[in-house]
Amino acid sequence: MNNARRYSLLLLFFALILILLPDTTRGQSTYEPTPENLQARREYQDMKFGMFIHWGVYSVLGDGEWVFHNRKLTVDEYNRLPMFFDPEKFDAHTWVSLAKAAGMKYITITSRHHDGFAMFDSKVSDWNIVARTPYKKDPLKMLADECHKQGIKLFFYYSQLDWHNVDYYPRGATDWKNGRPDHGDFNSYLDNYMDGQLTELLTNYGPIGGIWFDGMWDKPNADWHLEKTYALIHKLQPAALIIPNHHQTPRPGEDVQTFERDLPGQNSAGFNTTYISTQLPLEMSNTLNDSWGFNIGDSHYKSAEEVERELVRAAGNNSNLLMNIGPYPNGEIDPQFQTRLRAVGEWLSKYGDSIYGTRGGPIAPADWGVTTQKGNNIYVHVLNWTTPLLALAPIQSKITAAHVLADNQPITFTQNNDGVVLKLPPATQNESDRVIVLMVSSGN
Ligand code: JFZ
Repeated sequence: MNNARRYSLLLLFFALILILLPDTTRGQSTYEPTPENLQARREYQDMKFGMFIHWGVYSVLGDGEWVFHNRKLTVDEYNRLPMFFDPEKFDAHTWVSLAKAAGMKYITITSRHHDGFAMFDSKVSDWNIVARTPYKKDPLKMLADECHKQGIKLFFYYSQLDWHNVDYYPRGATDWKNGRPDHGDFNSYLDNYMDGQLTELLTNYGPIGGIWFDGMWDKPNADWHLEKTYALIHKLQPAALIIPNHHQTPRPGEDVQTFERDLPGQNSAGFNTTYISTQLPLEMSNTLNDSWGFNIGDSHYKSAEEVERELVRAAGNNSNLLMNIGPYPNGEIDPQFQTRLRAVGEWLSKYGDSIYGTRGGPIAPADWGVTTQKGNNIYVHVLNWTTPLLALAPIQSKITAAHVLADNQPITFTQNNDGVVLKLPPATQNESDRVIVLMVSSGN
């Protein structure tokens, strides 16, 4: 058999291998979301507003969740931190009740951040809160029970990046010499350690909303066994949503596209993709001050109005908003966070109809504001407009009536093929959002 013939057969063989072999960096190639997963996605989009919680042994140092890395500590030095973590003031009822009072419908908490420390009772490793802290209890168990009791969905943030585990090897972009040996078994880290803990999180805490992954950006070209891990999650809890914060285009097997510190498609943070999925629910995450984990020096709090406007702009971009707090190491929540969250909850008790259960409206987001829609209602959120008349792009549906959401005051409007013009009521003092309801006839 001549070389050319042997070479073409080899090429054919490789091509077949490539076609047949699942490309594990591509995610769960044959993923068909189950009906309950699609239902969970719709419910997720209806929820619109969630509480992000960054809490861990790093909170003890009050210098954010990257303190292990930022202070270039060694593993031996960091290993002492858990003995100082004893959150005697932690009360799951208080945390879940605050989320509800804020109008938040789900909670996403750090079950494990980049320091690899499990904030739950893990049999996979004793680098966890029950084995290594004087607290010896599992706060995620208490939180899961309380969330189920109060009808709040619970999601687990889970870091794929691990600065502590020796088998997180080869190290990644954030590596520093912290005392770990220069060898390790990454496949075992993924298949035994990570998948082992994900199995615990999706088995021992009842129905879970999903897993919020983070950290792949540390080794973007590594084979993270996504095919296997995503299939495991969808097998254990088909309705659980996989939400990867990898800042890249969504892969098969993923259920939500999340953007960090940016509205979908924007990239002021510098690491977000500008690709916006038209298939998947969208979410943006941000924090109530400038830190994710508790940072004693960060008093740069956003105002309640700023949070309301960010929630509205997210909804107008067909996206959820996941707003973060970093609780104190003793388990209490900063009163500054509480005041603002309760004020947002007040606002939502009045304006919630124009947010919950909506999708992005028929008119593209703009500087003046955004639109959301639900059933025969289109909500025009006037966020930045000072003159009485507001001219909008044409919309398909025929407007039958218009009124101010806050006080039902009728609004005069004109509608033709060139667009819609609304005669707006004057803005009231520190009003974060002037909402006009356009009722449209369902026919067309
Ligand atoms: C990541 C985490 O590192 C951070 O601690 C927090 O959990 C946040 C929600 O997500 O933040 C990142 C991740 C990657 C980059 C920047 C912030 N990056 O690649 O520049």
